[in-house]
Amino acid sequence: MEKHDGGDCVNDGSVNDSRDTQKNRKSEQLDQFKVDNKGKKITTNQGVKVSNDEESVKAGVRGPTLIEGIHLKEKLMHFDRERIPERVVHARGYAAHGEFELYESLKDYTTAGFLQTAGQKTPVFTRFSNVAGSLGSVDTARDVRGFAVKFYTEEGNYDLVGNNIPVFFIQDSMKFPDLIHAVKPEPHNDIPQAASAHDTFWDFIANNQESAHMVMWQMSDRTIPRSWRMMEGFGVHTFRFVNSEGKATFVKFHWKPVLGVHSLVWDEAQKIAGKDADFQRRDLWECIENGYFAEYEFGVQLIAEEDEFMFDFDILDATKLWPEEIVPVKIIGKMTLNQNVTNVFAETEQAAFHPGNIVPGIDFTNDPLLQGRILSYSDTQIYRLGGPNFTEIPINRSVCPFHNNQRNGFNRQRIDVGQVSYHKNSLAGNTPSASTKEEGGFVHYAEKVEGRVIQARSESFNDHFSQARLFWNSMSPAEKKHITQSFSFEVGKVQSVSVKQQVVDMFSRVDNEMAALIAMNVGVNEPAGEQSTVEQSSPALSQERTNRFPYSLKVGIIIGDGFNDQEVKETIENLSKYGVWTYAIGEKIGKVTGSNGLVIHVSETFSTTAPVLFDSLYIVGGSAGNQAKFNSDSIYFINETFMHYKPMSIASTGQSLFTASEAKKGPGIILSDANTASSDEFVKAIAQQRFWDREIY
Ligand code: HDE
Repeated sequence: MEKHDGGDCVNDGSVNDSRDTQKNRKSEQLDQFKVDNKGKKITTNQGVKVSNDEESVKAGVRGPTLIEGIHLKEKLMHFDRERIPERVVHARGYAAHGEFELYESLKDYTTAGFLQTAGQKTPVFTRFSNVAGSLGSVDTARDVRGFAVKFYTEEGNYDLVGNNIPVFFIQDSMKFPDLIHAVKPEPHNDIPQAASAHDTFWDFIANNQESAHMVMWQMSDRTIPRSWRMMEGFGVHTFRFVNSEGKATFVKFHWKPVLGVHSLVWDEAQKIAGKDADFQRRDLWECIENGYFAEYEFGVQLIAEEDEFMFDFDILDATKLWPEEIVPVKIIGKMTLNQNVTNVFAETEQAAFHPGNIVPGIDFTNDPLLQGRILSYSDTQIYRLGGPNFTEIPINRSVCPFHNNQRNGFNRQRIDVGQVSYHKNSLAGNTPSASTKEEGGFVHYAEKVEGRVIQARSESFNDHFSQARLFWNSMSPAEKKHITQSFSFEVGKVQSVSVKQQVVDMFSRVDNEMAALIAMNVGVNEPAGEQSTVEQSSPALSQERTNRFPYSLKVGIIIGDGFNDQEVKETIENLSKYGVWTYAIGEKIGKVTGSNGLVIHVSETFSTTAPVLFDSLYIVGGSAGNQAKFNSDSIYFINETFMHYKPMSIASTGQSLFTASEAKKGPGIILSDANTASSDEFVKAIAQQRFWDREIY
């Protein structure tokens, strides 16, 4: 049994010394709860050994089942209660453990213990999610991705519950249930699942124009990430750092993926949904299992308290970002996700994130969206996890002990000792007692507030289109094209002509030309909005200039018998040198043999896999039992890969397949022969991922 008591929170900045102990503290804590049933005897939950787990207790072999069959009763009743309510939003998600390492001290800005000493490490648990779909929906739906990080600090849990988009749809938490009702499947027919392409969502958008900026992001490539390892994360709200002198600094948090920001294309995302609904969770799981850890640098944008009103947007408005060119992102550390969970239900499903979980040195601001979240998350967890004791569930426990006079409730696990459960008291020497600030007590930032009780929005929140246009101006031609296409898809699915017209009118305030194109595609009149006059752009918002690495990307090798041994061997070796994963795809699972006897294991067939599941193809070709089918399957793979702007290398024996396909020579197409086989050009093209200037029929 775990000992809940004993030990003190480290709170004096001396955490550096216990770095390694700290790093493993959460894993050690979780280990105490792990049970391995392998090799054990079945028992009831009371520990009684079971003699028969196949048949219920009956009066005669063909007779009625008896109530005294206690094992059957317990087994079924437990089974009947296996499900808990899924999250009302962000239901579909997946998580991993890891650690956060600080590069440089932030003690000038905050007293937060985990941000004091360079090199310091803190265990983390990070859950990625989709917002709209239910738990059983698909990974690659077009949707905002949740990016929730729980830091198990020595001063208690700190949760940064963010998204992969830096702004939000609405400005005030009052509107959140409305937004979610609008995006979820429509109530009368429960259609569509995990999709915003329907009337109620777009009706909400057109009638709540504060959403304009976020919708531009939502329609961009950001909402179809190639991998959770390749997307940014944002705290979204403005938070506050407070240092030892009590001085506050406004802060926004960023996660920057080491692998850069990369996306799928929409046609591909939809096809993946059918071929592998678990595409993104599989990606994370496989990479971590194989030692290809997911890494993100942690950055902060800082604004001095006295500069609060220096900007042409309100820093408390969650529909606004702070352009990085104006307020640079200071990189201060790195998170590495390096361990998969042991049990998804126990850890991922029961994890309770909460923006209200803050530690001394970090505080809230008056952002009205953030304020509502402080209420909603603990409330939802009490409902979802069956009562107020969810903080005792292993994944949610802090690594430092907790003591207070809160008692009882469903599923209480700790056994509080003694007769006293109130404060103040004399019977327990007035303990547990409060801590002063110097002792590490959390003291709320003493912000001066004044004002009348009012239900209204600040006028400084009124500009909904300037940053929406800033985003549009910052996009590359390819990104702009994708945005126009996704609007045309989404709004094209809307049945109400009036809603479609309202949407294009609204977005003509972002860009006339874009809206006119969408209007044409969805069959409504030329839009009638007045375009924002913003001319600036923020290059940091485009995905075009991102990091590019080949490692952990997947290449499908289409191969039959009779290939050129030397050429293929060299290419595969070169790919594996750069950490590219290769999968031989053939007519049947087994082996193929080269013209000089080299044997290659074929792990996939044209029916077990699909072109959309690979980042690139290596077309080797060759002979097969059913050559006609082999050729037509290969050509299908080539066409799809070409259409999704992905790179391909064609071996000497694969040229005829390429010629017979609809693919054309050009960017990202590497035609090799025996002499150029090991060329690094292919590896570079894989790292590039997409060739947007390719001409697609
Ligand atoms: Fe959430 N949100 N949210 N949200 N949210 C939840 O909490 C809510 C908002 C975010 O992996 C719920 O435990 C309100 C912004 C993530 O477990 C719920 C408002 C951002 C996750 C809830 C917001 C988020 C949630 C559902 C408006 C980005 C998944 C289950 C005031 C900064 C965390 C749960 C995980 C989950 C409420 C807006 C991100 C109902 C009321 C803005 C990543 O409490």
